[in-house]
Amino acid sequence: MIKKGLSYLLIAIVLLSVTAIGVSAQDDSVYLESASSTVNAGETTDVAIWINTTGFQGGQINLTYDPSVVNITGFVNESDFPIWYWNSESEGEEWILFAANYSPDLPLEGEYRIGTLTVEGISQGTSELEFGDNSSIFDDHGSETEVSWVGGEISVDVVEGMCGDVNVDGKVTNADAMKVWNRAINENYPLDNEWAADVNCDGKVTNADAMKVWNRAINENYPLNCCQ
Ligand SMILES: [Ca+2]
Ligand SMILES: [Ca+2]
Repeated sequence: MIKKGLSYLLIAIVLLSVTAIGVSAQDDSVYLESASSTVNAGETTDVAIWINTTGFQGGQINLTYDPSVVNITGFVNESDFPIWYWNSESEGEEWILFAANYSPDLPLEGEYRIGTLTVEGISQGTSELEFGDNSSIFDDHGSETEVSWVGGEISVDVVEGMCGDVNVDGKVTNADAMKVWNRAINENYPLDNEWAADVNCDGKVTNADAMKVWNRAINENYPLNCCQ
């Protein structure tokens, strides 16, 4: 029973997790940094693109990914790079041009955030976020400068089940409320979906959860919170 419960919990922690994306600056590189390592499936997470090098004004970024797993739905540049262009027309790749305005401060040196991508989880799986061969960084004379390109990967899991639906029939009814009630008074009472029972997100299943599931059964707008 405990094993079964754990497996349901693992399924429930459903999430889009961003892994293996660097968070520390590396010299002479363009790299990715994720704002959060997990986000609910169907939702989005931010992935920032950073550059840390010397003698540059701008560049061209070609980022590739598996479009069946993730989609990139947005890009916002930073004010350091007011000249920019984002093209998302090709499936599974993004093109970004960015450049600093011409000024006596050029060429730039140091660590700058180029911009931030919005990454949406589409379906279960793992996608690389890779910089394509056409990615390049330019100095203020238009000559290409050498940098290393450090990508990452994103894993997407699919959430199964519904908060409050402890018998997994696809709806929240009085039957669920009764089962949550039984579970509240008997910790060994079996539930088909363990995580769906703690609907007030306090880490335990009590009569308070049963009452909330009951309220939801009679009012579809009554809010439940399974910590997701
Ligand atoms: Ca149900
Ligand atoms: Ca609870």
